[in-house]
Amino acid sequence: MEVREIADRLEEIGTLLELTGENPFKVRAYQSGARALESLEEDLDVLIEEDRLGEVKGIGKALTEKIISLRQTGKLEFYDKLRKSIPDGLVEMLEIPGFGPKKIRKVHEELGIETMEELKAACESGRIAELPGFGKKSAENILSGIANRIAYGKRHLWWDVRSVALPILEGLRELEAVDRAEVAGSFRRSMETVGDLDFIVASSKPEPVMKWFTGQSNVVEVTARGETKSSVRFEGGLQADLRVVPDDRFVFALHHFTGSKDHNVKMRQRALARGLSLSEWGIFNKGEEPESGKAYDRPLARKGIKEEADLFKVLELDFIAPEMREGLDELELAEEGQLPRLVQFEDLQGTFHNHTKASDGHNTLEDMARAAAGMGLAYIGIADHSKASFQANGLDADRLLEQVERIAEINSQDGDKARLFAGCEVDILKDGTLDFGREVTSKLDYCVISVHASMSGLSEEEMTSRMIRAIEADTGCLKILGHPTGRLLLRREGYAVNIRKLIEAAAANGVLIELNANPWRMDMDWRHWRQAAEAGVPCVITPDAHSVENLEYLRCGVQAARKAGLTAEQVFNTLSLDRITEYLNNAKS
Ligand code: DGT
Ligand code: CA
Ligand code: CA
Ligand code: ZN
Repeated sequence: MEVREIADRLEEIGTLLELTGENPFKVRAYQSGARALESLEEDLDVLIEEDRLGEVKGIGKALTEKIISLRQTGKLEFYDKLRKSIPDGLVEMLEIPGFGPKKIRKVHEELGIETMEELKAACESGRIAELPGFGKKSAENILSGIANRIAYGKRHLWWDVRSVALPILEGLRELEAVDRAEVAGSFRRSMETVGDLDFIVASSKPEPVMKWFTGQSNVVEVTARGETKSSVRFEGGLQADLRVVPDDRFVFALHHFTGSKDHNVKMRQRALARGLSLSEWGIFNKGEEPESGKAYDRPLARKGIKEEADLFKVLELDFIAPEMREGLDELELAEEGQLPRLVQFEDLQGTFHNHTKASDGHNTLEDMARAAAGMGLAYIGIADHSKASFQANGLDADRLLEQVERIAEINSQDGDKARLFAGCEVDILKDGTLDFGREVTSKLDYCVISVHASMSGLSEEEMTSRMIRAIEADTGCLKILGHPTGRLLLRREGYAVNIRKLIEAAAANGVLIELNANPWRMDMDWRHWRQAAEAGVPCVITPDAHSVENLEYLRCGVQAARKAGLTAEQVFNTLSLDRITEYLNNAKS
């Protein structure tokens, strides 16, 4: 287990113990253990190896063994037993805002309540209001908490969050009192889903900034309001934090709240090795850090840190793009000058995998070609569904070949349109054969091959060999493997498949892999692209557009490619129209 996960587990144990009525000292031991782990300044494995973990403040003898077990096996019998001893309903109730372990235990002990339904009924019947220490107001709060629990607790798609975040950023920057403003957190790191938004503002007049932020018309609740920090909730449950800091501390706050935690831990360790202490408050000589509360009265140990790049420079690192700050090997790469030059939206010359009215899209070939040109793209590949996807009005061979002719016709006209490539999103059938044989696909410029049906019930081995069979199929044209895991973020897990083997098979067969930039998909996931790049498999960023508006999804696809560390050279659709045409022709047989 990662250190952060171990800390979360200890925190959870503390909460569960509280739920069982365990004595407060024991509960606190787990909570401070979790905090000690989060701010650990040495390598956990070294501490374990040198038998010094028990010496860390906040981690006693009992915790040491549990941490070692979690680190080395990912398991802890004590936790498993504890969790099993508590009814699921009580654990679920922890998600209700303001309804903590002590209160949950009370309703459990006094009223025998074990499920969410029972809790709801007890609120409605007035039994909760009658409990000492509760009252009518608490019963109402619990009820609305139950109703909102799902919306508030959940994460949000990066793309949806973007449409909330960008106007706020613009609004903040327009304020007289604001010197600088940025979004930090997982949004800035381009995670595929975002828990909450984190805004950082440089200003010497926090009051009007707070007022504007909490007074926005789409705010449904102000959940916290302080002098320099406030939190709000929007419709749909998304929350946003705002922190206002002095301009000379902006870089430190921005870097800290961009995270990730793991990246921050590594940065702090690197600073310490240079006798410096790095935090959200600034950079100080070791031993001269401010106590929290009077954070800004200590002078910084280094002057002239105006931008994040300056901060990295002090630590003898190249600038690390936010997307790459996940605590993987980005510091090592930055130290050696080996960070990739990440692909940018402007590098894209065209795209593939788009639908039209012919299957389940909303626009015509001409609409799509014109919209692509409007975005500055030189070419756009069409890939309507094949006949097996009948629910999506998939095309049979006749309709598809008609479309190929129509595309040639449109391409022969001059004008305001991007060059169309004729493709098809050909279904991978249950046995791994393709929905169209070579006699049809060889008439295309390329095809996307995707799984759309028979996703459940197959073992990982079966799904993997099914897809490899399709990767090896003779289509007579270039193949692009479509949305390789079939996942829908926040809705359904991808099917079980061995990605490593798919990448190897793609490399061996000259097949490209898609980064499907539909915000629900983001498939293949950024975590697998380095392996694909090392195997020499190009990435194709596609919007899987079903309308002209959806072409914009390319933007989140580029963010995911950046997060994966991909350069323009590793992304197929950064090639010019001429080079792409040549490539597609060479792939024909
Ligand atoms: P999210 O909102 O769940 O999608 O993920 P983040 O990464 O935006 O996390 P969030 O909003 O809790 O905090 C923003 C950043 O602030 C996080 O990436 C790192 C930093 N941060 C927050 N809490 C801690 C902490 O307890 N320790 C450390 N080292 N960093 C923290
Ligand atoms: Ca966040
Ligand atoms: Ca936050
Ligand atoms: Zn598809």
